[in-house]
Amino acid sequence: MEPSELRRIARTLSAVENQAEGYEQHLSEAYRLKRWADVIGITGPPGVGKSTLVDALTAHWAEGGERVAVLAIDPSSPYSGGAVLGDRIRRTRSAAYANTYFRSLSARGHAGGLSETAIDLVAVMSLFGFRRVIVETVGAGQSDIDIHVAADCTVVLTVPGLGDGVQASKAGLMEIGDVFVVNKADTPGAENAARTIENALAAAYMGGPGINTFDVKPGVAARPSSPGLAALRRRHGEPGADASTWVPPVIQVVATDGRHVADLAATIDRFVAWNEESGRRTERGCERAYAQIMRALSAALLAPYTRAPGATQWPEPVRGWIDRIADGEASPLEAARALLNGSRR
Ligand SMILES: Nc1nc2c(ncn2[C@@H]2O[C@H](COP(=O)(O)OP(=O)(O)OP(=O)(O)O)[C@@H](O)[C@H]2O)c(=O)[nH]1
Ligand SMILES: [Mg+2]
Repeated sequence: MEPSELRRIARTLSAVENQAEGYEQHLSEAYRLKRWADVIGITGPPGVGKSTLVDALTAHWAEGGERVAVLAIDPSSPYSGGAVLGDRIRRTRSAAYANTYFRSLSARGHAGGLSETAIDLVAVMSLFGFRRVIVETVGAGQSDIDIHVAADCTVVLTVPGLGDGVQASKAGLMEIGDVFVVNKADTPGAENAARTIENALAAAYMGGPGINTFDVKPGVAARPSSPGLAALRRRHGEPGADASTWVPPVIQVVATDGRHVADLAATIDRFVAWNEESGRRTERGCERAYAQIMRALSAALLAPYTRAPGATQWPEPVRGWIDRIADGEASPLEAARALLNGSRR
């Protein structure tokens, strides 16, 4: 890409990130696109090699001539003061390719919320002709982005010796992976770590890694035993009820030297294709749209009642209710219902 194009992309993304002049026009255009870039989410605990792997995957796809964009979400909390953004981006391999673009997004200070900003930026990246957008996010509850709702394929990373996958299941990562990666396979224990994840997956899935095909027999769909299992089946299909299902593969990778990164890329592509053919890409798009409408709607509904940061006065419509509740004359639920009905006191 020419420097002038890079500048134009950066300017547009900044306008959207900061909700600056003209950003709504960019969003209107982006959300009217018939097709977005394939969004690949890379998530996992701190330090497992997400940035290194993102760099390797970016180089792999860029080598094939694709335009690839990366969005790295910095989860640094306001308490620690945060990492230097530049530190979080590793461009050892992909920097050589002009058809790549990297952008870092601080987790702090987004008017519409981090998830919203991230999804909007992905949409706008699609506008600039990126075939893929890779999103890096720490998936241990430190960042509130729902990566599995935003991504067409979620890759969950772990490394040998992280407490045998206990960490991953604690953080809720087992439920969101379409593909699992044991990175740092050049260090001891990679085989064990992979087996542990495979065993955990075998408890929830039928069949072998990747696409499984079944004869569909009406009425055979088993009733899932838990909400978690029900969610997995919605995402990856149900034996007997769906013609094909996906069982998340576990791939051992060395991100630093690129070993098995091509296998991983091919597996991601297989999932992305299956996700589309099975109609689930559209379904996930609907889930994403629903979540976005809910967020926008609740923000709009709450705006008239929300106290501005630093304000000392209660907003006018709620003030009377706060006094009444304090005086023991009403309940918060009565107040909320009355406010929704347009009552002033
Ligand atoms: N031995 C080995 N080290 C690796 C491998 N991949 C990454 N590393 C190292 O692990 C460290 C962390 O890598 P990062 O890519 O920054 O990890 P990260 O998950 O992005 O880290 P955060 O963004 O801080 O959560 C670096 O020192 C990498 O060089 C690998 O395959 N093998
Ligand atoms: Mg990183």
